[in-house]
Amino acid sequence: MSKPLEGIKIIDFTHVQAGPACTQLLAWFGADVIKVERPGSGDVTRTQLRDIPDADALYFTMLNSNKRSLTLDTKTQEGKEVLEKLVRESDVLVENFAPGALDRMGFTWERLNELNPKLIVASVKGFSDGHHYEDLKVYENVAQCAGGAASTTGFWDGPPTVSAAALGDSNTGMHLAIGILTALIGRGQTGRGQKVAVSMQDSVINLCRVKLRDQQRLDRVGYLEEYPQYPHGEFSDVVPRGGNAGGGGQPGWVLKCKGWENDPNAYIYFTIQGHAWEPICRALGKPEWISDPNYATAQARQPHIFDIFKTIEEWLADKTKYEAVDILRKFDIPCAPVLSMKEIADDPSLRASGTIVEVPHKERGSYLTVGSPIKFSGLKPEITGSPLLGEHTEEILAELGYSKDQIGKLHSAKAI
Ligand code: CAO
Repeated sequence: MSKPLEGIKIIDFTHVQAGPACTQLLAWFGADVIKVERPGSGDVTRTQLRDIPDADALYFTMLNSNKRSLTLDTKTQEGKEVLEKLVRESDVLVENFAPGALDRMGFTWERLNELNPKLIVASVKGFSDGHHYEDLKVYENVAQCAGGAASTTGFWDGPPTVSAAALGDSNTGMHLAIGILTALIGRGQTGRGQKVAVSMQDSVINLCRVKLRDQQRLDRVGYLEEYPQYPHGEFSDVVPRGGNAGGGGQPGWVLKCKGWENDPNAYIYFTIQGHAWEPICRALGKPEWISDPNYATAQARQPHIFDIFKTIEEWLADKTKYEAVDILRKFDIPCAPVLSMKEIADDPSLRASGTIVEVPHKERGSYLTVGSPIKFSGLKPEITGSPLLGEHTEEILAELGYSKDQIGKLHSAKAI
């Protein structure tokens, strides 16, 4: 099966998570992604949080599948020359170094554009160009705090809380991938490359859109009716942390199921969608609530919402999370079990769909990773293991026209 991005050559100058997540996605869809790494050490994640001595860590293998690895010291004159050759032959260069690092290496946008006017140069930074924090180095949780996610996540009586979901890293990488694909289509129209820049702060803010919605509602009316603070608690002038409340117009909460005393994940998420109220009452054995004016409308229910959740928990007390969902799905109630990573790893549906895949690796044997969350009718992304450090150096240099002798000289100069 041919892949849509086949023929697109990408210089992958990325490290850690935000950049690698972007280029990995493009590699799944057929791009030739050449990961350029410092000789001897490579991407720092190769050695971070290792679970097998001397083998690439899962942090690396799970973000760098389907790529080739080229070791190159781009601070040596010989290394710079190799990179220049590669730039002339590539479609995209992706990087997520600290601000200014690429310029210090001698590869400014102007220089790259001069070497190859068709090249798309895509960057992740912590903050956008011109921002008063533009010089900062940024990791995941820094971005979640600067992007409004932390101030609005967690419980009202606890501190700002970060999410386990990589809103700052992988999410930014996904934004960058959209930018690159857009620039590739743009290049088809103009024949020219361009700079594509995504900041981690902006990408988090983009996902916190509904919280900016809430800030404006709060400014106007002084309360937020879907938050647990309404109607009994106090609102200040900033969007509060709402615990597990549903963020849209449908109230919801995480509710205990059978076994919660010993299993930290024996819970379901339960959503009270307006049209499902009647079936919910029937399922709970509370038919009198259907016409009770204190419960009949969403507005009437809001002051009693935690009493309602308590009643639902009493109903759930003798049901496992799976049994509960199997009953509630028949009533068209939006709900799901709270799944642990262990349950996700073993889930047969996720295995069958290719979302959780086991891939071979030269050092590790095999490992589990997350496959493409995007499903196509005409493409089935095949996930391959991540490359060893420098595994493809000679192959890539030969493709660039280097002879064995010249490759030997690059070795002697410690450029590869
Ligand atoms: N050959 C020679 N030098 C290389 C090289 C290569 N192949 N690859 C990288 N380098 C050099 C860089 O040029 C840089 O050198 P200078 O500091 O002398 O200019 C140096 O290695 C280190 O790069 P860095 O500053 O990007 O790395 P760091 O570990 O200090 O910082 C990070 C890491 C992530 C904080 C920083 O890169 C950053 O803020 N990136 C932008 C935001 C981002 O993507 N963060 C998400 C990371 S995922 O959690």
